[in-house]
Amino acid sequence: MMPLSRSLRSLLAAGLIAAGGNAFAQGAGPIEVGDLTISHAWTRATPPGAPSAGGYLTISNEGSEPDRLVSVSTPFAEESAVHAMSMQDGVMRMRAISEGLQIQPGESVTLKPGGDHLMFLGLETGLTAGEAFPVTLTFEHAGKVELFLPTAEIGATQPPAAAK
Ligand SMILES: [Cu+2]
Repeated sequence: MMPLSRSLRSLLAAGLIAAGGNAFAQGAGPIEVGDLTISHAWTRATPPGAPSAGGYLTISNEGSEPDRLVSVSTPFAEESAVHAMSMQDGVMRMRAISEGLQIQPGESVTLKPGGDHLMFLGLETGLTAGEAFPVTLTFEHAGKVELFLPTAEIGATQPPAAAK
């Protein structure tokens, strides 16, 4: 079977995936959805056999009402979630933010390595640097948006150049 990102890319090239009413971009941000702007979306390559990967991005709310990222999904993992990091007994731990990630009006939230992040569990395919992988974000008010996460090297702490 072809790597997922490659088969999606050929479908995109063939025009078989339509943008519909949603913003849709391949590593070409920032992306606007409702009052929100999503920028610097990216992920990191995974070592062979890795069970999970993180995703990172910045969400800015230019509206006058709070919004919430309520769900994340992707075809490359069995399960996706938003994880918060916190220090417990001197150890960094992560937990799923089941109530959704709040973005207050006039504020920006950045998910980054070592901080809150998107979590992809049960990877169907390894993530390769230089490729881009699709995710769908669902916001309480702004609705659904599909975007691609350009992939940096294993362990990178900064977005790849392709992340805008
Ligand atoms: Cu996590």
